[in-house]
Formats: sequence, structure tokens, C-alpha cells
Amino acid sequence: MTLTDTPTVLRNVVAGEPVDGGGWFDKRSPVTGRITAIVAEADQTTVDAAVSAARTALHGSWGRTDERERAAVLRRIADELDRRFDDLVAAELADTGKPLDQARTLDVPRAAANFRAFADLVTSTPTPSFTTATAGGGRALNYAVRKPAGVVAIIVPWNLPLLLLTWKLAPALACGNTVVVKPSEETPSSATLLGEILAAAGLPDGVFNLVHGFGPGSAGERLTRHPGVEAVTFTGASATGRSIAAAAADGVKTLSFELGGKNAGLVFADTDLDAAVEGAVRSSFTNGGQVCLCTERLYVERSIFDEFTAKLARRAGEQVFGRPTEPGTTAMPLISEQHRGKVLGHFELARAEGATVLAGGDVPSFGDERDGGWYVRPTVLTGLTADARTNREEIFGPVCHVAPFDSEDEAFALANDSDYGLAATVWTRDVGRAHRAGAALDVGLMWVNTWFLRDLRTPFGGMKASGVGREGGTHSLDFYSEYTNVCVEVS
Ligand code: NAD
Ligand code: 6OD
Repeated sequence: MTLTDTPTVLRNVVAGEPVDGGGWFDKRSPVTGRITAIVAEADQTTVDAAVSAARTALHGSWGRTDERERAAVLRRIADELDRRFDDLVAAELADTGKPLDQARTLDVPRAAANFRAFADLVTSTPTPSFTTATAGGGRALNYAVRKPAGVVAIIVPWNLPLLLLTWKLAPALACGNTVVVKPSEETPSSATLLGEILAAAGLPDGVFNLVHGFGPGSAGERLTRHPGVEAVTFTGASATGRSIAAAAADGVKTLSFELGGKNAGLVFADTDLDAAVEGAVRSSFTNGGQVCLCTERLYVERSIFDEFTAKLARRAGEQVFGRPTEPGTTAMPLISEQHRGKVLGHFELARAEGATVLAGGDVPSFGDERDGGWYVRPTVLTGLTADARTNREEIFGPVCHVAPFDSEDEAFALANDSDYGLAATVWTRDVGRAHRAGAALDVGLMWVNTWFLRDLRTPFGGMKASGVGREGGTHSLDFYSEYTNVCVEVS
């Protein structure tokens, strides 16, 4: 597979047709900084047309389709995703510069898995029914009818573009909704390709509409304020979630937010130390640290602190900066020049706060076209207190700070000392301690001796500034549905 530097033209999709949008913007490769795509930005007229197409499709047919018919379409979509696997991998690599191995094993397979999982769930999850006593000694039957929530706006970020988009799109379609999707301005390619895939799988025109553009003053904000949108499901930064909540308030829209994190990893002395080091490497540096679940705060029991940090720093330095398509590549660029500027600003801040840099903290030099891209080295910091800004603000890069702890209670308190509450990872051989952590930690997701292992039926989401609501399994079915309870007196 080769990556091409010839820019692709990417358009919005309205009622099954590609449309321009009033303006154009450039998409650049994070690997080289060169323009890889020219993208049509959706203006108000285009967003209006997309919402209108979604409303027509909702009332026309899709919203009234039987669940089993929708599940069949979802399974055909999964098959078509498998068929276009290599094209989707190429699209993700072109937009993000992520390693081929990762796109092939995580990003792209999860898209098909999302559709298959929600095809199964929507056809196997009953709605509640109860028999109720009447005042006259008879009985009534209560049962709930599941209906689509309506036109859903899906707004997603750039870090796992196809995975995160389909995580919302699959349940939205399974429940009979129609959608207007806004992918990140940084990752327009796989979403555009998905439009072709959905059409080839037989999804009726207008059920899926796509608008490209930015957030404030652009397609994103236009969607969140649109009176024709019933629900907004958003994944992205916590600050953006606040803006969307304010914009959506007038329309009393239903909201689901998966937001940022400042996730802790707790490493106890009873753990398998080498396995914990490898786990920390994965949980801090996968996808260039650009996963909301990444560990940015590591707390390590004092008796193994020196050995653990030395091994972690060595492994950080061993990450492989190959080109995305080269086998064995593990490191990747940050998504944009602006984001790299933010991450490098955090490295400077950490130094100003008194951190010791055990690995990285700078920009690698290649002597080739990658010097025009946006790489930073995997970075390990230590020496800061829990109240340092470095330990409180989400950085979203390949970086973690490591600090020692002396007791289980202290470790749990340090993990909870955050405005965020998305995920935590606990490395221990003590089963009792693992269960105590599950009860004690204020996070939506906790992994023990592993990280980012997903079962799509489980609740996914965050506490505190990390989100509103849960997705996954029946939680997704509930968010993307309205319910009418019918009470019938039968005797
Ligand atoms: P972002 O919030 O800047 O952008 C996300 C999406 O929202 C983009 O499509 C963007 O164009 C759009 N947007 C921005 N401002 C908007 C506005 N005012 N109105 C409507 N739309 C708007 O986030 P990002 O930089 O793309 O992604 C990184 C962030 O996402 C990190 O904070 C990360 O933790 C978070 N994230 C969270 C999860 C999760 O599941 N909790 C998953 C992935 C990423
Ligand atoms: O695995 C998922 O379903 C999911 N939503 C992952 C989010 C990763 C954040 O970057």
C-alpha cells in the first residue's frame, strides 16, 4: 500500500448526492505537512439541506422500518466495510499518519464490529413490560414501544476517526434514526468513504448525510443550533462539550457527551513489573497518546518506583519512528501543527514547574520529508506534585508523569484527585485490591492488568468533566430511542 501526495477532493453528502458547500479548506498530512485533500466546507444552506434530507428520510421510510430489516442493512454495511478494508486503512493513514498495524487491527475492524454488535443488540433487547393491578381488582398490561429519537447530529474528533464515528452511527441507525454527521476537519477522508459504503450496502438516501467543516461559526455549531435536530451525540474536548450544551439548550435537545480525560495508572509492587511497564507504554503512547483513555498520570508504589521509571524511560526511547506503512512502526505524528504546538507548550510548562524529563520532551529529526510533519518523542516526566498543571490538564500527546505512592489509600486518593473521571488502569496481582479499586475510583472505566480491552455491550463513558451519559450496549439503544409506554386495561 502506498500513500499518495495528490490531493483528493472531498465533498459533503446530502440525500445521497455529493455537494459543495460554499467554501473549501485544506487537509494536511501529519507525516509531511503537505496538503492531501481539499474539502468542501458546509455553509448554512448545506447544513439546512442535510437536516432536511434527514427529516424526509426519517418520516419517509427508515424511521418506520422493522428492527430486523434495519439489522439486515447493518450487517450488509459490516460486510461492505470488510470489502473496502484496505481503502479505509489508507484513508485513516492519510489523515492521521497512524501506523498501518494499528489501523488494520484496531481502527478499521472496530467499524464493522460496531455495526454487527448493534444489529445483534437491537434485535435481541426487549423493552420492559409489566402487569399492573387496577383499582377494581382487574389487571392492566404495560409495555414500552421503542421508537427513533429523530434526526441525530453526530460530531466526532480526529483521533480514532472511523472507530468513533461508527460507534455512534451503528446504534443510531439500528434504532431507526437518520443522521447528519460532522467528522473532524482534521479527518474528513474515512467519513466520506463511509458515505459510499453505506450507499453500496443499500442504506436509503438521506438516512446518512455528511457535512464537513469546523466547530464554532461553521458546520459543527450550525448543527448543534439547528431546530431540525432532536439529539446531539458528541465526542471531543470537555470545553467543546460546554459550548455545545449551551448552543443546544434553546432547542432542548437530547445530549450524549464523551469528553476528555486525565487518566491515572496505579502500579502496585505486587504486579508483574515488566508486564506493567509494557502496559504503561501501550496506555501512554498508543496513537501518539491521542486516545481519550490514555494514561497521563502514573502512580507507582515506592519500593518499585526507581526500577519501573528506568524501564519505562528506556522503552519510551525505543519507540519506532518508521513511516506509517513500514512494519514495526509504533510512533506516529500528532494530528496538526497547532496540536503539536499545544503539546510542546505542555513540555515547556512541565519544565517550568520543575519536572525532570526522563525521556523525550522534544521533536525528533529525520533528515527527510517527515521533518515537515508534526512528530514529538514519547515523553516521561517525574518530580511534580499532584497539583501541578502538568498533572491536572489533559495534554493528549505521548506523555506521562510518574510519581510514587506509599499506600493503597493514597494511590486511590491520588487517582481521584482530578477534575476528570474517564478511565483508570490498575496493575496488581491482588484480586481483592482490584475489586476495592473498582469501588473506590471515580471513573467510568477501569482496567485491571490490561488497557482498552472492549466489549461493546458494556457501558462506556466518563464521570465529572469526562462526559454525560453512557454509550455501549443497551445504554446506546436508550440514548438513540424514544419510548412510548402503552397501558391497556385487560380485565
Ligand atoms: P474537539 O472538541 O476540538 O473537536 C471535536 C469535534 O467537535 C470536531 O469535529 C470539531 O470540529 C467539533 N467542534 C469543535 N467545536 C465545536 C462547537 N463549538 N460546536 C460544534 N462542534 C464543534 O476535540 P478534538 O481536538 O477533535 O479531539 C480531542 C479531544 O477529544 C480530547 O479532549 C479527547 O480526550 C477527546 N476525546 C474523548 C473521547 C471519549 O470517548 N471520551 C474519545 C476521543 C476523544
Ligand atoms: O472503544 C470505544 O468505543 C471508544 N468510544 C473509544 C474511545 C477512545 C477515545 O479516544
